[in-house]
Amino acid sequence: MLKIAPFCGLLLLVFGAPVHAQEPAPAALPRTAAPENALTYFLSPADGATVTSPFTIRFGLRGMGVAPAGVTTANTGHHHLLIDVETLPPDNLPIPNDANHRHFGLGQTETEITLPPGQHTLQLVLGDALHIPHQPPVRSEKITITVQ
Ligand SMILES: [Cu+2]
Repeated sequence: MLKIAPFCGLLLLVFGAPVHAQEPAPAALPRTAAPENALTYFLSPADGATVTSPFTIRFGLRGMGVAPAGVTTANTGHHHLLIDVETLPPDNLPIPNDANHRHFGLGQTETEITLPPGQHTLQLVLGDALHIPHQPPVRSEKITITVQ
């Protein structure tokens, strides 16, 4: 038995290495770590609220600090507001920048927006210096509001 155990280890080394070498290299960009207990949330409006445009949205963040885009200080990030986004953008790429994915790269913690009448969903996701979600992602619940 004493002579077999080292041999088994050698087999793993010999046959294990080529398998790993054939795995495709990950295309993902480096992710910035976030504390496990970090949380972002809507201070207002409340989930299910009815509002009239324009209205103010206030962003809450617990367990991390807000910093402008480009700042690489640990445990900081800036807010992104996803409006009527059904499929979350990839966690390993910069968050898109369009009417449905709004960046608050100056470190803003509130915004005033106008939306057409009807039901809309809102969700917050924190992004790092390069607008990439943290690891693990710091995302709010998705809330639904009605604009009169
Ligand atoms: Cu951003």
